[in-house]
Amino acid sequence: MSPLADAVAHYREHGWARMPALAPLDIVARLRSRAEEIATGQVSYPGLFFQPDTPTGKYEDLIFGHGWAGPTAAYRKIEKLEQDPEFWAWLAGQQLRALVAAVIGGPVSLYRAVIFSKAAHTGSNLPWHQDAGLFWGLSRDPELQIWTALDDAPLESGCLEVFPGSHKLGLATPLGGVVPGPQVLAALADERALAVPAAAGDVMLLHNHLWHRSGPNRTAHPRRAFTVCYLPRDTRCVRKKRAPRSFIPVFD
Ligand SMILES: O=C(O)CCC(=O)C(=O)O
Repeated sequence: MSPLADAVAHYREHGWARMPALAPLDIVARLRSRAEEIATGQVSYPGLFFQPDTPTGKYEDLIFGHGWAGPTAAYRKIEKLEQDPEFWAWLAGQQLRALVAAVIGGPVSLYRAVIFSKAAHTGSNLPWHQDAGLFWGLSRDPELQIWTALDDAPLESGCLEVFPGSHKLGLATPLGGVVPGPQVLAALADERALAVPAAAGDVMLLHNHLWHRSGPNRTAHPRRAFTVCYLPRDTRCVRKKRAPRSFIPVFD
């Protein structure tokens, strides 16, 4: 089988797959610079969403809805990056098109384009979670996220950790998101955790129902990844509290 077919088969069976060095290093370097320019406010777009990290490293201490907190490397999450031409070129480019076509087919839209960042010697603990459920406000759960390492992400810098096969268990709660402690214990998730260290340029496929988590960054280097969630074009936003979102077409 080709590396792409291997990766897709692994993703279907285990809920995740790695495609080593799929992102060319010159592109990764440009995305890294752009990530810095955005975090320091040198480059800005309307509606960018910033979530500052917590100095305590505890997920429970995160302040949601805080937003832009000035120029700093210590943003845990930056969303709406599809507005940036460098990030758009990668998420809508040939390499990811082939992966998305093999998993979803087409046509395909974008749910989110996000940086997850752990600054040097910081970065909060992200608990076991799933990226789907009522909280996402969609007519059906998405199934594909593509995570691109912008920096090397060894275990010590808080690489991704997955619970292989957990995507087959469905949602832990109807709401989705963080998996409650009793379910983590019952599923022996901590014992079954698999760390998936990455080198800059590696690409991971993640099923949205896969339980995944990441720890703090204990190194002197930043650990950033760009993650994109794709949707079949006929997926609708069903949220009621605000006007429904429409999703930007990526691949036809
Ligand atoms: O990079 C991380 O630490 C978390 C990534 C994640 O949760 C995601 O891509 O959905």
